[in-house]
Amino acid sequence: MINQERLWNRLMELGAIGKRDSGGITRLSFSEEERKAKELVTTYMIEAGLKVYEDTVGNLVGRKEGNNPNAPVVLVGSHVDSVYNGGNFDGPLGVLSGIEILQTMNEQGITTEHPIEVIAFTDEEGARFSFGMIGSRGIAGTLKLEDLQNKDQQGNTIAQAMTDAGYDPLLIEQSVRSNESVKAYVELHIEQGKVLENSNLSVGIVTGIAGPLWLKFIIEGKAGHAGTTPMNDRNDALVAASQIIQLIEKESSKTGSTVGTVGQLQLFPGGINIIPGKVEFTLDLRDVNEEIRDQVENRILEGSQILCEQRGVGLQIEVLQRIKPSLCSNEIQDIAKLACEKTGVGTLFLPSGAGHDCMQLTSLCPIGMLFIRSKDGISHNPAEWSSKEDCTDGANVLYHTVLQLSNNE
Ligand code: HGY
Ligand code: MN
Ligand code: MN
Repeated sequence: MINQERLWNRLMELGAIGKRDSGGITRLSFSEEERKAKELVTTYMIEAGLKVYEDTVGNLVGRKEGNNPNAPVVLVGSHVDSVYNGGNFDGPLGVLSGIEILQTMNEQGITTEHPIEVIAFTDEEGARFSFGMIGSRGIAGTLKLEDLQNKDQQGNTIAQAMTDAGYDPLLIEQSVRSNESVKAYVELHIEQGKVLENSNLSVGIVTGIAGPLWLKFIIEGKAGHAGTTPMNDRNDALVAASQIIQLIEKESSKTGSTVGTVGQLQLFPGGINIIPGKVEFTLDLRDVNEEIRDQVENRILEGSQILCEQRGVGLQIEVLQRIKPSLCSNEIQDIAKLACEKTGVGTLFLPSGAGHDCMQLTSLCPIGMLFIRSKDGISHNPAEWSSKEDCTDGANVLYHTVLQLSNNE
């Protein structure tokens, strides 16, 4: 079985990089904090006896050779970038557990038929550029040069940030993997919800992943004097935005499976005594069923158009990213079920409300995902927490799952 203390100590050591006084972690892509995190993960990969390299989109890879070097590779991994003021386990659990299972195999003298690689994907969260899963898109061949024109809040493009970090955006195609070269991908992640906690289980097997749709609403009203403009003579962009946000909550709540969140909002010019002339805010809309998600999207857009016409303000909508929901491989789910039995943990199948890198790899290979319990279901928050024992259970199930996948024909 895996080395519980080594995995836990690495989780705590990595968690210190990018930690703020608030106790939250901010490790944005192509930042100094992320570079330090990747340097530390590189030392772990070397300690594990892996061949370490970075691809042209900045994915950090540790490779363990198999008996058959020509056999398609089994991939495991996750990410080390974080959201703003995030938690310690979202991403690092999957990367460090991937390293741990390979180090354990090497210590046990186990060589599988297929080679295995553990990957720390570049920018899964999309926190910095409002466009995520850059590394996994790069491997899947779906990352386009124009995607690298997405900007952060300081106006830096992804391309510029890549260049500043020593990568050449024009070489991103060299990271693309072929279907023949990859057998499967499995990711261990925290659940970020309460299903496992409510079921009193440490590990879960993911059946499908909700697809996140990210939109930007831009509302153009008319800035004006707060004291001299009568209430019936205003084009207040913020009041219009507030009605749309209420509409988002109402429409998202109707289906029972959809979730809608306004996470970012900026208003201009932002004076106490100025009627807001312009508001920009984001919508994160998700459902495991794409058709339902798109129906909710249409109802929100139609309602927003009517509200803005009534208020005499302009409305523009930008699509920041539209990711299809993904189904996990039944074969990998079956293998994971056996792995749970070998590990001695209960088995529960559940969907993922959160998005993950494996969604980008469905065109490349079958995907599988394992969850461990999240305390109070909290994530994207400094209070994010999973126990040492649950991390160990998850890593052991990952170990048996990957061992089986890497020895299967
Ligand atoms: O947004 C998500 O679902 C994931 O944390 N990137
Ligand atoms: Mn996350
Ligand atoms: Mn994550």
